[in-house]
Amino acid sequence: MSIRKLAVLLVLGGMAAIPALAHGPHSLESMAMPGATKTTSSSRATVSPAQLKPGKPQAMLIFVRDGRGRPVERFALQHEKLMHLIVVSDDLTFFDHLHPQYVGGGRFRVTANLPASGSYTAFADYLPQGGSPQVSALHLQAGSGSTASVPLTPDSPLSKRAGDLTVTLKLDSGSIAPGRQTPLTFFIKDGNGNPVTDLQPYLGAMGHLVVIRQSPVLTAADYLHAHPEDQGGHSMGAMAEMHHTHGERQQMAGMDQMAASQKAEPGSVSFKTVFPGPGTYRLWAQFQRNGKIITADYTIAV
Ligand SMILES: [Cu+2]
Repeated sequence: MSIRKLAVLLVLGGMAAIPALAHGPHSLESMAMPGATKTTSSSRATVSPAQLKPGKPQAMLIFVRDGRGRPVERFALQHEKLMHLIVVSDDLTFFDHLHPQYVGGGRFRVTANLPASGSYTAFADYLPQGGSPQVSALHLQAGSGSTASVPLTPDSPLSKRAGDLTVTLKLDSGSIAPGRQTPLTFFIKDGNGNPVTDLQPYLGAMGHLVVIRQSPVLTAADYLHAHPEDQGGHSMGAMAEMHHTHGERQQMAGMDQMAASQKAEPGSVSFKTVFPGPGTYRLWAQFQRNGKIITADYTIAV
C-alpha cells in the first residue's frame, strides 16, 4: 500500500468518530455551543478543491448551505468581514488568517497557500443573516502525507518576538481552568522596551486572538475566535460569549476613559476566554501597527 493511500485511510479512520461523515471527508456539521438558542437550522460549509499543491497559492471556493442543503444567500458582518478563515496545519505549527470574498449564491472565494505537504484544517467563521455564529472545520490536503500531531510543549516564558516588537502573554496561573472565564492579557513593547501605545484598530478592535485546542482530528469544537470587546460593546448571547470572547481596549474615549485606565495598563490588550476542557492550546494574537499586522503565537496547557 502506498504511503499516500495509508494516509488517506488514516484520515478517514480518524473521521469516523465525528458526526456528519455522511457529508464527506471535507465537510463537518457546524457545531453549536450547548444551550445556545438557534434561530435557524445549522448550516454547513464545504470546500473545493480540498486537495491542493504545496507551496503554491491556489483559489478555493467555500460553499455554505443550510440544514436542508439550500445555499445560504445572506451573511452578516462579524468584525468587519463576512467570513473569517483560519488555516492551520494539523500539528498547529502553521497559521494563516484569511478573509474570503463573497461571490454570491452561498459561495466564497479565497486564495490559500499551504506551505508544505501535509494535512491542514481551515476554520470558516461566519454568521448567516438572522442566524447564529457558525464555525465549520474544513479539512485540506497539500500534496501527500498527513501532518502528525506531535505533542506541543507549553511555552515558558510567554514572551514572543513579533517583527520589531516583543509581545508577552500574562496569565494568572490560578485562574486557568476549563469552563471558567480566563483573562488573557498581552503586553506589547517596542525594541527599546517601551510600552507600545500606538496600536491601530484591526478588524474593528485593538487586537484579534485565535485559540485552538490541539487534537488528533481538529473539529469546530477545538476553535475559539476572540476579539477585544468593541468600544461600548453590546451585550452578547451565551453562544457569542463562547465564540467571540470579550476583551478591553487599551484606549477609550470620553466617559469610559477612567474605567478603562483602571483595567488596562499602557501597551496592553486584554481578552477573556473560556477554555472548553483540559488540553494543550495554541494562541495566535494579532495586532496592527504602522499599517502592518504582527502575529505572536503561544502554546499553553490548561
Ligand atoms: Cu478574520
